[in-house]
Amino acid sequence: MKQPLSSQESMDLEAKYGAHNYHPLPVVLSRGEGIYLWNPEGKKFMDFLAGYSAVNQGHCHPKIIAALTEQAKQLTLTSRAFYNDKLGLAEKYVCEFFGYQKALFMNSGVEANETALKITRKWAYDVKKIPVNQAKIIAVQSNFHGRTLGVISASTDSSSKTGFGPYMPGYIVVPYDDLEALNLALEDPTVAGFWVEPIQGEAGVVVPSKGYLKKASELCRKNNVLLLADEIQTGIGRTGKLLACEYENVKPDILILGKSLSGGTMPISVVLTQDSVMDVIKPGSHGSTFGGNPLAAHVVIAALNTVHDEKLVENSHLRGEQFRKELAHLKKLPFVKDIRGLGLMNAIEIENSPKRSAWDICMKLMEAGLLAKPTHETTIRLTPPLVISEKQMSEACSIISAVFSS
Ligand code: IF1
Repeated sequence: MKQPLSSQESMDLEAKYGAHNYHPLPVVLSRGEGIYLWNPEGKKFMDFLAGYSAVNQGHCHPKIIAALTEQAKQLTLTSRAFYNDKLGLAEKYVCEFFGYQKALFMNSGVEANETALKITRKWAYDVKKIPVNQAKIIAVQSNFHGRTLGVISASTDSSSKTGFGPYMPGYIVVPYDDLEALNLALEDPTVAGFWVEPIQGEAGVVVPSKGYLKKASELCRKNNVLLLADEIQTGIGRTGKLLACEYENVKPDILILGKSLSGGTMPISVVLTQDSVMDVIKPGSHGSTFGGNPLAAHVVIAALNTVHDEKLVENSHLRGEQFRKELAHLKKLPFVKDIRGLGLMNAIEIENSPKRSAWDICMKLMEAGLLAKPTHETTIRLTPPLVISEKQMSEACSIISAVFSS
């Protein structure tokens, strides 16, 4: 049996043979269980990134792995050229779980966003009767919805966008959390959709003002514009509610999910909406080789079942309260600007200073056995799996306090 790779060997191979499209923290992981990760040398870490909220159920959750392995031995892919005996069950399950009438399964989160954009444009022409190829979609500044050309065309973040032009037309970009700007943009009769994250993840866990999303959804309804909510990161319990939209009692016309739909085992995403919207998609007008495969279909039921059975939404709320309470004292530190978030979607923002960056702090946290990732130079995102216990959260808060206070 070949000796497993050391951390250094793994990093060297990636440096030599892999695209350098990331700048990872210098840590190599070889095993995961619950909130814990281990490197090849056996060092144990608490995972406070959780795959950018793709591992809400914890690493290698036994129930999800059982579903994955049992289906993997039976049938993994038929393509949609034929039916399979798992997709219909999964479509029914997710529609009932989230309260929608129709589901369209894709793979990555960005594909689900692209799918939602295509549905919105098709709805514009077939239902709202906007002149063909004139439909516009409103996006917000500092959005993050993925990295395809169609999606980055709406981005205002140069690192995601610069150098990849020409871009797809048809977007109006307005400031986030600004109802006046949104109202003005909605006056354009060719607007078909308003596309937004209920809380902006990559922008640094930006929570909009109370009432923003509710008012925005009312303005959309008034103008016969679809509300598209990208809950790929905020959904499935991350913010202490099943969906972040619930904080405002908002039911988006189109709900976009990904990441923890599979508990971090494989790429699964889905677009949920009502019949009247989804019916604009006719046979052969959209699809993907792996979209709705029986393996993903079987896994998604186990992954969402786990969220329900283990009351992960409630735990996310309780552990989030505990996190913000136990770390509130850090706000007294001169270089800590803010500690914010909802449920287990939190971030610590520090002053911009050459003396210490968010990266430096994440390196210190790593040495102390806790993995987190900075977003931009001054914000540290802290998003552990939702299975974290009260005791583990206390332990994590002591590590974070010790690093920030040292
Ligand atoms: C990266 C963070 C970035 C997302 C929302 C769609 C997608 C994402 C709200 C696309 C993906 C990931 C992608 C990964 C880092 C991470 C991320 F916000 F989560 F931290 F980039 F902004 N909507 N977010 O957060 O889903 O196609 O990746 O499955 O690209 O660096 P995907």
